[in-house]
Amino acid sequence: MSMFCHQCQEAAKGTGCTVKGVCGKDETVSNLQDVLLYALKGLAFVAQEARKAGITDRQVSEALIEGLFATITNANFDKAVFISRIREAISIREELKKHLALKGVFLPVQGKGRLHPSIDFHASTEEEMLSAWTVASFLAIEDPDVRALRSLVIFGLKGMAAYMEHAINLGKNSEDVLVFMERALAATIDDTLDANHLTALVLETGKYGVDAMALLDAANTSTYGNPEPTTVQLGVRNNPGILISGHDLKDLEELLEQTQGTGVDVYTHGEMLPAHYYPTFKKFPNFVGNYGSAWWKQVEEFEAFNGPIFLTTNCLVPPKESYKHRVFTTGEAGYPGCVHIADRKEGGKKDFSALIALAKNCPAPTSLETGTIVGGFAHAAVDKVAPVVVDAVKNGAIKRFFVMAGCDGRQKGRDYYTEFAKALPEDTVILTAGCAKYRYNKLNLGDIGGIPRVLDAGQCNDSYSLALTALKLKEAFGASDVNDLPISFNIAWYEQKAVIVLLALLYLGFKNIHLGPTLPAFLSPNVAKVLVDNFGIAGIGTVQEDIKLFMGA
Ligand code: SF4
Ligand code: SF3
Repeated sequence: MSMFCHQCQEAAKGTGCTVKGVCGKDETVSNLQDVLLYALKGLAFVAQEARKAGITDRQVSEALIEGLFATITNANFDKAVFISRIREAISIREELKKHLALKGVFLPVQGKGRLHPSIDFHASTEEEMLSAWTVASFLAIEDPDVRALRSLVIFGLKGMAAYMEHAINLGKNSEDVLVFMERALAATIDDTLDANHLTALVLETGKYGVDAMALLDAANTSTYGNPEPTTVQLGVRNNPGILISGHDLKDLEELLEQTQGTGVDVYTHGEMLPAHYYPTFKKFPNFVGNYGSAWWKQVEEFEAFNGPIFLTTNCLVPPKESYKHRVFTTGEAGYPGCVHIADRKEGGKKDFSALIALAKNCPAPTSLETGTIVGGFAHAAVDKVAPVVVDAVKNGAIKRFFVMAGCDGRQKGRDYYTEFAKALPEDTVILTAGCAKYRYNKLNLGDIGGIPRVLDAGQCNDSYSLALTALKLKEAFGASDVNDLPISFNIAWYEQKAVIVLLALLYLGFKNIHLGPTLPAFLSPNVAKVLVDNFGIAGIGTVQEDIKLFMGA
């Protein structure tokens, strides 16, 4: 085996990618990502010890958040980034040790009481880093349940890191969440923690996942206003355009500012679609509409776009040579050979002049489709229509809500979600968020008394909004348990942000969540059983069987 990665839904053979990632990640990048995690665990452990001695360093949380985020599926394929992040983690860790030594604290790395080797791991060249892979790999954890539980925590932390980075970009932060991330990552190298401890840590990860998503929600809505019901154009204009994808709204804001008056239009792709729902972005006359669909269709859609494409985060599919020169990345996204837009300096902005200059020399986008889609049903918008919705449920016009949030992916089995949405009875409403929506958001499923049958709250992180909506309904119906409401969860997952969303929902008390199209490869049979027995987690079956089950028929 030359690599091992089991973090996403498309893990080869449902167990893990061992030669090359289905996502396109090669052995070197995959192994360097494992070694970076190893270095970050060591750093987190030492940072914990330093914290006990009253020493804190802002660089620690930056390194943890950025490093974890960069290892998310489809975020970064550039080995140089991981090499430099490993060096940085080691260097911050060694500085902390020096500060500790000045206070008379020496961590036992050898002999009796020896701590985990990741706190004393050194490597400066790529070869040295790769030679640490066997100890850094998830395969080095022998007990399958401990490996599964540590995986759940680590993948949850990756999703949390992504949401924290977006919030921090908008000036919102939470010391509590940062301290938890450090503690949880350090706990994944503590061999004294058994399956019971780790199960508790998994649930605690969900708690902080809720906090991180609430923080990001506050950051987004206080900066850009509350999302509102919006009709988004799917067609194109005749001007050259820039296509922006990923999840970072601050990047979009600065791109829109800098493209004003240049004659260059801006379109969204994938997870950037919900940006159209925010009042602030509606004010930009060149913010035209959404182009294409979910991330996995990008190879054809980016080709047809004709102009520059800007990836602010995952999901990036390795670009074809024919359009690679038009792909730009920023933040934690990266691909070797694609131009990376540098981070903003303190108080400054990112510089998009290279994208704008290239756009001006490109033809306008080729039309893929025409028409519109409607979205923008985040919690504040749903609050406004809550009385109508409650009445519709009481008078039987709405029988059941289906939360179908999460991710899309390229696996054939995901047709299930389109067929499921089509087959749902007409007195049901789909609550969605994340790129999972592209499986059914163009189906024209109609409305119930003016309430669209697909209510899109936004990006995957806006699944938080869906949880708030469910809790609001609980209040409106005076229910004592959210699981007594006519709401079913049929969630699709792909990458690690969906892991933190799932853990957050479990923490909030939602049960009987169906997760598909397949259960995570990183769950051991015992850990899967705990999720089934305690939370009613289930997979998916056939569309007809599942609808019968959900409708209680
Ligand atoms: Fe395989 Fe998914 Fe890991 Fe990529 S991220 S290597 S597809 S498990
Ligand atoms: Fe999609 Fe990658 Fe997860 Fe944000 S863009 S939901 S898969």
